[in-house]
Amino acid sequence: MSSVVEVTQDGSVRVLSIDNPPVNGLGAAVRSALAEELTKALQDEGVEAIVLAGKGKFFCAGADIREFGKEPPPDTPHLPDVIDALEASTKPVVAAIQGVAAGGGLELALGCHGRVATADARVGLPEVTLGIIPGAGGTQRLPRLIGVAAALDIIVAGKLVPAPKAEKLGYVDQVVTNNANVIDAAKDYARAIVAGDKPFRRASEGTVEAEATVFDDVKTRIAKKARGFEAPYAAIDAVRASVELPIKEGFAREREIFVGLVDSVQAQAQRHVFFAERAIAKIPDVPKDTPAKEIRRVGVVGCGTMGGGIAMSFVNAGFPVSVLESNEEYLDRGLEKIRGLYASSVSKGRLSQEDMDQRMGRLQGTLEASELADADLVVEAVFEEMDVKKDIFRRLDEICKDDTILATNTSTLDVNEIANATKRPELVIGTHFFSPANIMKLMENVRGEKTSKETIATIMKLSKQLGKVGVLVGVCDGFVGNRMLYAYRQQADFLLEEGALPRQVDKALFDFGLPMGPFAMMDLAGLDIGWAIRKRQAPTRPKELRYSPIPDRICEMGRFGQKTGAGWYRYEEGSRTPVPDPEIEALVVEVSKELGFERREISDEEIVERCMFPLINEGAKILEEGIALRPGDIDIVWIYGYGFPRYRGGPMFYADTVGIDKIHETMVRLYKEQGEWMKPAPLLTQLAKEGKSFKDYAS
Ligand code: 3H9
Repeated sequence: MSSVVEVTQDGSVRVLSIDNPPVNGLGAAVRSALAEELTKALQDEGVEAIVLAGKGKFFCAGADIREFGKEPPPDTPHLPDVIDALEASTKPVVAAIQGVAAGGGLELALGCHGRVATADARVGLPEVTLGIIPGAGGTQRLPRLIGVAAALDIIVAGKLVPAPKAEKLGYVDQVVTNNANVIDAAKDYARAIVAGDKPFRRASEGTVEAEATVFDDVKTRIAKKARGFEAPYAAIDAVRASVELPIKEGFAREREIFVGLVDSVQAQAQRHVFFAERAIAKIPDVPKDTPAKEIRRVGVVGCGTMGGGIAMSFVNAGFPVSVLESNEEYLDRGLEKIRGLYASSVSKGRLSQEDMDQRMGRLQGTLEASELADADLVVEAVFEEMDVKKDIFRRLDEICKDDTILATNTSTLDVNEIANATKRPELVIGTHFFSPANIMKLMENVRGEKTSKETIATIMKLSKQLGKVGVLVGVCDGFVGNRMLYAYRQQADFLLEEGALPRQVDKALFDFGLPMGPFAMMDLAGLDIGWAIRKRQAPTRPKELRYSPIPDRICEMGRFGQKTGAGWYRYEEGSRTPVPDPEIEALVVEVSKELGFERREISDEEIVERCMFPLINEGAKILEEGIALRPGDIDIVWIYGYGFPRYRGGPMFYADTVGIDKIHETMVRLYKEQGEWMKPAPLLTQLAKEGKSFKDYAS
């Protein structure tokens, strides 16, 4: 018996079970054990059929992603060869799928002659989410089993499909109920093939054809979502090969495309994101077994835009929620807005009326703070005013039961100061949701100096329960995301003074891969809040620091962004499309003149560097101050909070691809030109000097 493939026998059926925790990844050892055990089974006269299974929770999550991009390349046998041998077997092989069959795991199953799955199993080809394409026959076998259009849907979306749907489509042959033993069912299926009661079918022997337009149609459909990504388009080319080439040549074409992508920067970036997303849950001093409190009831203070969105997030995840407001008018308005959002989802067919009713049923509005007394967690989401927040926390501290966790949704204020207003600072934590909170996945969970490990463990777990991505950060102005955003935004303003226009800056950063540029983003968020903060900070702002007056001048014109129909751009009635406004462009030119700038041509490349490098520099400061645990945590904040292109891996991964040297050099120049706040982070200087990267720093 091989240690990574368990071999058992039931009559004439040999069962090969992959045993490679945690997810039965197809590393070199598993591949060679499978090949070896298959040969043995074929040679054994006592074996008439084979069942391929996976031990533990999952059938198989595919290739071992850690093997990609390594030198020397992975050992033989390669997965496509193992699968070809499996498919060529003269004895029927049936896959018994439970949990997940993903990527190479599904490709392995597609090489079998039958597939039996549990009803709750999920089966799909998520390779494009890793910047690659299925590389072990998936793009050739799946279209032959279910047709080109359906195969394209699955391969290009990269989503895992529930087994019952896969059965309808035709790439799972039989679904068994959860409790049934899927291996027994697979054995029966294998015996039925031997008896001639079920077909002995090899997927690669099937035929395939497609309308010529199907490929362009998919490209059009994914254009917006897949902007900038290479893999989905490469996957379409591979599926096209299944129609245009004989099977052997199709396999070769698939392999060629796969090999061309697997070491690409995009694939490296997306692998980094895959592991970074899993690393965020690992907090060195809060071990996995730290007890987490059970959260049964939730209170939310404030039913404005943020409070309402936060309440919806909890309600959507099944928590009963009480929302507290200070007066009836605000409460009614807030609840009405929530009802309206759900109703709109119902009218678009995204939510059933029954679901909406259940969700609204879990939501209760109140004007009485005492109603929050029994909550296990209260999230405060009122406006950003320290005294107001402290006052609320003092009251909550008195009203709530002793072990209620009190969380603040502040985006800038000192969580320690808020915590110290209570007698339970160990139960106080920041939960910084991003707007719209019911949709955006990021939560910056802000650890105060006295926050207990149990509170941290509870909130990190809760983020997952809410379907969010929780990143633990430390206390500082703006935490990780907004602190870095500030550096980026400032440079955008300075570029205007020096010669660029808002539309040019926005286009350069949109083309870089962000969902929108900084000026369109400000118009969306509203300009008035930043203006109020700047006015408050004005008396203490060091005079020697460069400061752009343009944003203030725009606010003075009463232009607060989309909500007033005008900001950096103007907006037609009822439209959210920014239209460049000659009035603003004239203002920009005028300010340049007033400040004595001779306007110059600014390239898109310079715009990207000027906005991105200071942002990365700030990220380096955040790392060395311990505000973020790892460069990957910062990347996750930017991907989920700000739409940073996943195929660039987040700002810190992107920095490594640009070269720390180059970024450091630019920062040294900006420091000379703009002064203290552009000072290169000591960590950046150190990495540049040592010829290292953020990846080296992380490991
Ligand atoms: C492929 O197959 C290419 C082929 O077409 C061609 C080849 C020639 N490899 O997500 P979790 C680790 S590409 C290595 O927290 P869950 C993961 O890092 C592959 N490691 O659990 C984590 O480690 P740690 C296509 C992997 O229950 C641990 O397992 N396949 C792999 O929430 C638990 O993972 C995919 O893209 C892997 N393939 O979700 C599927 N998968 O504990 C990728 C997981 O140290 N995997 N790990 O942090 C998944 O989607 C989810 O892991 C799965 C389980 C749904 C399976």
